[in-house]
Amino acid sequence: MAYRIDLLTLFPDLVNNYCQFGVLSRALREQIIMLQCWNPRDFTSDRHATVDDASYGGGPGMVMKAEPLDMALRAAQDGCSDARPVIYLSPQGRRVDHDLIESAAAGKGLILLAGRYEGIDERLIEKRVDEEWSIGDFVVNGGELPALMVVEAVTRLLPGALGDDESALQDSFSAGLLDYPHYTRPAIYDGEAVPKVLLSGDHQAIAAWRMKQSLGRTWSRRPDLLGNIELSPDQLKLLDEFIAEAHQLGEPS
Ligand code: 9D3
Repeated sequence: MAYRIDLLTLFPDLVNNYCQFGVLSRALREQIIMLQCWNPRDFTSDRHATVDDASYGGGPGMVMKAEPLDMALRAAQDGCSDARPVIYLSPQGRRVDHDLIESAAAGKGLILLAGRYEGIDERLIEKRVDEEWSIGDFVVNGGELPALMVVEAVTRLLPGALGDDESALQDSFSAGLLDYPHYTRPAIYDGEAVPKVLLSGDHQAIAAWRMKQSLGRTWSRRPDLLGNIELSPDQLKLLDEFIAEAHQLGEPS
């Protein structure tokens, strides 16, 4: 069965347009995922199709009304008996990371709620939302981009969604390490050569160099990630070499 995603949004065209490209378009075509947008505006009954209103208590900014969202949510859940969590993308949510995406991909699907304006009426969250997720400590103008990021990140993990050369297995975050540097032709660009080992044809030496770069970059740029993983004796040796070489280059930490 396809992984089923329902997305509540005031901007279904934005979402559907993005999904016409890349991994999502292929996953939709091959029915690895099903994606349906629901516009709360279609679940209003007043002349102006009102989806937002002023904030009780005053202050700037509008709040998304509970009823249109509630009805859109019921429509999304109607006729699908599979248990799927309702996720509200919000700056107040749990930070999304690889583990969260992996657990989402292990389920049957998601119901995503993308907010606009200052957010949605708290009572709707209390009654109908299972989890709130944030993509990071910075502000964007609505939940659509965050929702699309979740959709794409989950889809890449589903069986068959990626081609053979783009396998998610060796991805930086599934290994818990940052990626190594990449190079392509020409061999010399603006006076800078590609690291010699990559032209050597020695696959073992290349794999060791790449692992060393991954470890070294993680150590220097994201030391927090090293706390989450157990390094093998070989990896510890490579990292020690990287650190020794970094010191020789005159940048002890
Ligand atoms: C600028 C308005 N802010 C209060 C002074 C609150 C605010 C409301 C609504 C900030 C952002 C948003 C819209 N953001 C999202 O819907 C959102 C989001 C984000 O902004 N950052 C990180 N993750 C997410 S998930 C959804």
